Amino acid sequence: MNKTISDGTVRSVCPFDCPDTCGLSVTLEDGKITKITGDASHPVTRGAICNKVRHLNERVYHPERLLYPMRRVGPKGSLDFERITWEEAYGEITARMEKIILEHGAQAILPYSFYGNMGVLNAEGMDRRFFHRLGASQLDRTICNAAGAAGYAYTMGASMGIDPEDTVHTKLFLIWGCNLVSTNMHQTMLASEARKNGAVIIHIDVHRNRTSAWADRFIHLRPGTDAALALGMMHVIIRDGLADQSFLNQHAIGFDDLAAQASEYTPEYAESITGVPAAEIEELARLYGTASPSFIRIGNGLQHHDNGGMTVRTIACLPALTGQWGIRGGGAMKGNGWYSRLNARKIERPDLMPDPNVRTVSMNQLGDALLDPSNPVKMLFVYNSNPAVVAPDQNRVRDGLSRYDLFTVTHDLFLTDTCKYSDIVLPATSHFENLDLYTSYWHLYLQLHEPIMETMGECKSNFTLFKELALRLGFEREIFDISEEQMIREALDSDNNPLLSGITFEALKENSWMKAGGSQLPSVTAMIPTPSGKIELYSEKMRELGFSPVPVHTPLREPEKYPFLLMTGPNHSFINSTFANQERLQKLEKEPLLHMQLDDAAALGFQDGERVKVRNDRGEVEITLRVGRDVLPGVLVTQGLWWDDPSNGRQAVNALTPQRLADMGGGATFFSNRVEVVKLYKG
Ligand SMILES: Nc1nc2c(c(=O)[nH]1)N[C@H]1C(S)=C(S)[C@@H](COP(=O)(O)OP(=O)(O)OC[C@H]3O[C@@H](n4cnc5c(=O)[nH]c(N)nc54)[C@H](O)[C@@H]3O)O[C@H]1N2
Ligand SMILES: Nc1nc2c(c(=O)[nH]1)N[C@H]1C(S)=C(S)[C@@H](COP(=O)(O)OP(=O)(O)OC[C@H]3O[C@@H](n4cnc5c(=O)[nH]c(N)nc54)[C@H](O)[C@@H]3O)O[C@H]1N2
Ligand code: SF4
Ligand SMILES: [Mo]
Repeated sequence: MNKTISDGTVRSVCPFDCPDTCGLSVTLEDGKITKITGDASHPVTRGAICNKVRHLNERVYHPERLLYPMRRVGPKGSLDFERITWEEAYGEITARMEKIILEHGAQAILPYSFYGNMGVLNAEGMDRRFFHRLGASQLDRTICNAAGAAGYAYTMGASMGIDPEDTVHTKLFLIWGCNLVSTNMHQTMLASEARKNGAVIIHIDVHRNRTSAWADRFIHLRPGTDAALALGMMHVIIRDGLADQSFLNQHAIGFDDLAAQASEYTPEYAESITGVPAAEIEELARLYGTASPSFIRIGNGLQHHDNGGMTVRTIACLPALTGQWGIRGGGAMKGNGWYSRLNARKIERPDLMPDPNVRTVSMNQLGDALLDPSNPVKMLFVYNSNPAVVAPDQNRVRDGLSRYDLFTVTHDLFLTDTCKYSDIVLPATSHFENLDLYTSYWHLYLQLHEPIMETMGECKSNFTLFKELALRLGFEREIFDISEEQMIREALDSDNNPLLSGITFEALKENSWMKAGGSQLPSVTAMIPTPSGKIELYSEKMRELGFSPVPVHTPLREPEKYPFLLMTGPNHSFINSTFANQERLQKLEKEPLLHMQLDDAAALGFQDGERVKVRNDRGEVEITLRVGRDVLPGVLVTQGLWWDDPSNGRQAVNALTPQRLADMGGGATFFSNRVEVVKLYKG
């Protein structure tokens, strides 16, 4: 490592899958981290971080942190492991790989990863290069925002919205299907600042939650009906002459087609779909049609549905109607990854794939993939993810993971539920121990992270693990025997992204954070990468692919066999299933709760606080009821990706969720999930 690790206060970056990608200020005493705060000099973090990361040292030095490789000696799913050396671990893994490749071909090996650590090298760097060269099956990493990103791109061309720093100028915020207070706290800070200057904040959600309490107004709608609400708003905006024709003529195509479609969605018709009273839709539309600048923060929740792609595509049309793009603080944002896109081809090296047409497995259908005898997965290699908890249809996933002839390797910091099904468990460094490069999918700053502490135990970073595996398999030294610094330089050598010009390894070392586009980001309207170069209210590409070329509401596809729609989103104190094993945060969350509407509870004879069983054809979960007005009739919500807890019968909520894919991008449909709730009879 190229930095002397010393006591004092040093800069770091938060590595978690959270839009805020905070700059951290970390204090070390006697080589140990004693304090973590937000970096006061970081333009977006501004000294504030969440409670999860303020106590990250408890995670780093947690007594249960994995410190050496282990081999499973008990049955799959048990906790019986024995310590082994890295040499033994590498020996077993490479021997298995070679045997599988000989007998079944390399595509019988499947990597499974997501963004437990968002560092570019450790999340999508050496790992990708390694599996490409190996010829392993490709993983379609679609568990998070795939449907919405695809839908947004049909309208806007790419994951590009406005610079969130500009939202201090916004006058009207629509926080749409986003639990901002829990999942993007710095956007809350920026919006609160705007509110001091008169901005109004409206939360549109299926669950009255922390974000509703913070917002000025709450619009409560039925799950999966947002496109109808947006079309109802468009109806009123166009009918009342509030559309900005000059903006539309200049920067959009397809207004007439959209207007024809929106004319069908009278507020009364939209009410019949969404459950939002027609008068409220009228009022919201007029507010949106007259406020400027207005900003829509589109969340991830509303796209975890069968119709998630079309929903986001539809909402993304709204700012063009009122000519918001180009006005400082006006527009929308689903994700901003496009601005700081790196040279992925150079670091991931897809050109190394022996067969570019090797099969691709959807990470949302891991259960089916593991249980498919026709094209068996013989080795699963998990890192940066905890599929036994986070992947849909958990019982299928676990049945797959339990297969006697599946060899599973998991690299993690803790013995997660996935590790319990693994043959070999490898200890991962925390990000504090690594050199890496961080981009954000919300703000526009790139940050270099230099290691601030010594490596713990025998832990290895993902980068080192895959590099060493490659070298043991005899892969080309010139491609694999490189340093982290070299790969960061490759990532930044981005010929397709002029916004990164001037952002070099040296410059980042000097500045710690640098903004894509510098201080002069071109206007969104000057960069729209759609086929027409304009905002596409009508999309020819969609028509060719068999979608409606104009926005439309499509009902959810989950069969109506069971009475309730269940949303199982993330909670305030964990990041997905990360932190769910930490006492401080468990205590804050207490236990998972199932929110049910009063009349529904009365009809079923349930009391607040009662333990119930939630079930469908995929599985069942025991949980405590919270009865109230936070959800509409027929809707249930529970938050948090808790690990299993056999001591109280708790199983992770993904026992209930479907593997079905969303309308676009192969996205997950966690929330288009029907269940019934029944009494729990004890004894
Ligand atoms: N504290 C915390 N922060 C996190 C995470 C975490 O686990 N915990 N996870 C991170 C990750 S990976 C992600 S992707 C983001 C996710 O963060 P968000 O983008 O906020 O997404 P969710 O919390 O999944 O869902 C947002 C809201 O959508 C609502 N919702 C569900 N269905 C519908 C619908 O049909 N219509 C509407 N309008 N609303 C609906 C839910 O009730 C929820 O309040 O947060 C990131 N930040
Ligand atoms: N029911 C339901 N399911 C969901 C969601 C939902 O809203 N509802 N949300 C979905 C979404 S949006 C997402 S993004 C996914 C997230 O799913 P995952 O990406 O699996 O996220 P985590 O549960 O945080 O698991 C990350 C794991 O990576 C490990 N890790 C951290 N750093 C490193 C490292 O440097 N190296 C290695 N090898 N491991 C590391 C952590 O310890 C942790 O166990 O979950 C999805 N699942
Ligand atoms: S989890 Fe999010 S809010 Fe918390 S410190 Fe990390 S980036 Fe910031
Ligand atoms: Mo996510």
